Amino acid sequence: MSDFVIHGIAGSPFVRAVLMGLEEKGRGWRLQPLAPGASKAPEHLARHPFGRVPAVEHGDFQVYETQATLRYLDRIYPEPSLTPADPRQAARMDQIMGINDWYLFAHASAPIGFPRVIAPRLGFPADGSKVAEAMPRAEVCFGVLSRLLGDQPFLAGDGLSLADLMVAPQLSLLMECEEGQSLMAPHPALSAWLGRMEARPSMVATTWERLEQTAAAA
Ligand SMILES: N[C@@H](CCC(=O)N[C@@H](CS)C(=O)NCC(=O)O)C(=O)O
Repeated sequence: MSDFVIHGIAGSPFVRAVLMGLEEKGRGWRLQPLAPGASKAPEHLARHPFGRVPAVEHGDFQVYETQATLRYLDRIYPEPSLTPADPRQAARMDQIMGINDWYLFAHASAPIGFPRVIAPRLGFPADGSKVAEAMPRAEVCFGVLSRLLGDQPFLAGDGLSLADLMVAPQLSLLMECEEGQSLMAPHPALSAWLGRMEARPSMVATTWERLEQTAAAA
């Protein structure tokens, strides 16, 4: 039996971050797929009043917001730790998680990844008219992440952290469109980091295709 039920959709980078956290911790999970448009239905709003995914159930405990969910996992399953012990590296992790939510998602994934990758794949109408306009702010996001990574193996330093789990799904999604690839082109170290992340079993197990297959088999 799965300890965790994740209400969400395959392809959502936030859903993938939570699933990656569970995979990295070696915990069982079940993705409960939401039908298109169901995120604003009363049944889902009861789980997540803002009508977003993921919404997570762990026994009788419910939580939403990806940062909160990942921190919960890291607290209840301390090994392997996904928070640096060093306070400065921990501050970088927190900073990058904030950058993910406030800037990378808002300035790149939503205005570029949604119309270019998600909408066509889900058969939603895709309005690409704002993509070019979004590029300068998206370039800032890539430049900042690249500088924060520097020559470290992971975004917050020596070890995998929650910051890597949040950012990798967003960038992986963006790499599926030309604009995302051109945003990454000036940043070879960031691209190499993403390649290493995509090779981890936690990312391999949570690709869009794998999640669709899992949902179809359930
Ligand atoms: N702050 C939320 C963001 C979640 C989010 O925006 N999820 C997107 C999918 S990637 C969503 O639910 N979109 C559906 C909608 O806006 O209706 C979190 O950290 O979980």
